[in-house]
Amino acid sequence: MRSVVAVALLSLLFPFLAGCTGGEADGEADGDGPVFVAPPTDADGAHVITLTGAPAFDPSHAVVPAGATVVFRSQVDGCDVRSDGAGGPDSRQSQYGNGLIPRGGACTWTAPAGEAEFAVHCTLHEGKGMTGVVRVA
Ligand SMILES: [Cu+2]
Repeated sequence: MRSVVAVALLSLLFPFLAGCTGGEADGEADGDGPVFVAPPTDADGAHVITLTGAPAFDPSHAVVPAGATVVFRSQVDGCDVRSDGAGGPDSRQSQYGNGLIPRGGACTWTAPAGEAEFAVHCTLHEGKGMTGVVRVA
């Protein structure tokens, strides 16, 4: 009788323990990756990524809709935005031919029509950690 109770207890305990372990593994996987944030939009509906004095992209990991207008607005004297991959943000393709976005200035980029992801950096402040990712979803 006692062994029957033990078997019943084990069969109850094992599924619980297995589920708990699986949950922890999922949580760790989610916690490891960066959190992508939708940038705020301005009055024109453009998604605004701010170039801050940290120096940093804010948000550093941005997700925007396909075809969205994205504005890189600078809070510092000169940021030079580039990206890995063709068709990504490039501040040389703005009214600032040398790519340097002045304080208060902005560079506009149109996201592609399909899903994509671009690593972005500022050539002047990359060494200080000014890197980010723009995901088009
Ligand atoms: Cu910069």
